[in-house]
Amino acid sequence: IPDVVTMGEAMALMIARQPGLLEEVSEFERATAGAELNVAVGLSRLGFKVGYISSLGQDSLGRHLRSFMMAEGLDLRNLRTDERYPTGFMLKQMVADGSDPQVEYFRRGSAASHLSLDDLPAAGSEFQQARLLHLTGISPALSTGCGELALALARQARAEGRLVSFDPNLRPRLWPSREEMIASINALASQADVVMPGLAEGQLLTGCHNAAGIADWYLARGARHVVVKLGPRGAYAASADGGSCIIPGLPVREVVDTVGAGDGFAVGVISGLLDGLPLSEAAARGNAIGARVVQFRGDCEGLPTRAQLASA
Ligand code: KDG
Repeated sequence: IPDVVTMGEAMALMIARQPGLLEEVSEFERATAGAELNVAVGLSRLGFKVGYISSLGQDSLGRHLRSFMMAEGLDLRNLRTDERYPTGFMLKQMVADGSDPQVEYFRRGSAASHLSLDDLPAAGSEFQQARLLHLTGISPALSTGCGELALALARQARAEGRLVSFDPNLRPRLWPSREEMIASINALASQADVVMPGLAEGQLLTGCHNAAGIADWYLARGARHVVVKLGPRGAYAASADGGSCIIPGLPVREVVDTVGAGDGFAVGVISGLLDGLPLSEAAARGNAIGARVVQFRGDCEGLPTRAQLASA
């Protein structure tokens, strides 16, 4: 039985080897992307058994992703190959100053965007018994089917008393409108026990200005824990039992690439909670992993093993 199950779109990632506009770069390095995949890989490196639900195209990008996932030790029983659609991919810029890089998606109509309720693991199967289900707001942005699958997984886990963690991961360009994005993401967030928005995301989703207001908004909608990410300033954590605290961020020598930091943070919080740590310590681990991830170019290169985490 996996400890954690997650679902989402895995993409091939081409990272520019030179700074500048993507249209002017001639060399790219191959890597992998996908917010939930990054979280799956991070948890697996920390020793958890992780099941990943997704669909890949029958192409070289899909085959590369599948062998990467196998090498990372993920449970791929619910990873399909669908010969009808391609594997999604994205390009990422190299930046020299630590700012967020430009990314470009080639994912519309991808195999993963065709996930649907048909991909729900069979009732009573091992994937239905994992301790924790992790979801993000990217799934409902991909298609109605993906959103329905995410919501059904969340409802099922919730009904059976298994933990659900959720990272809103706002991707406005994948949504037809802001209103739809806010409504769909909050519907999913309302099924979660642990909600982990960034400050700007939380402000947009709840209309509250500060981290405490955002946390209270999700606690009032059924969350047990809310951790608001404050970037280099760390995180604000609050629980339904009334406790709250600020966990300061860690200094980073050089920010190489910010993408994937939020996924690293989620790995810290989720692994900490599964290890039985109090929320403040789980969030501190989230800060530590997020700070490590930004020092690497790839989205998941910086995700540590237990030994690397201990020496971080
Ligand atoms: O969180 C990191 C992700 O942004 C990246 O790996 C790609 O899933 C991705 C997305 O939709 O942006």
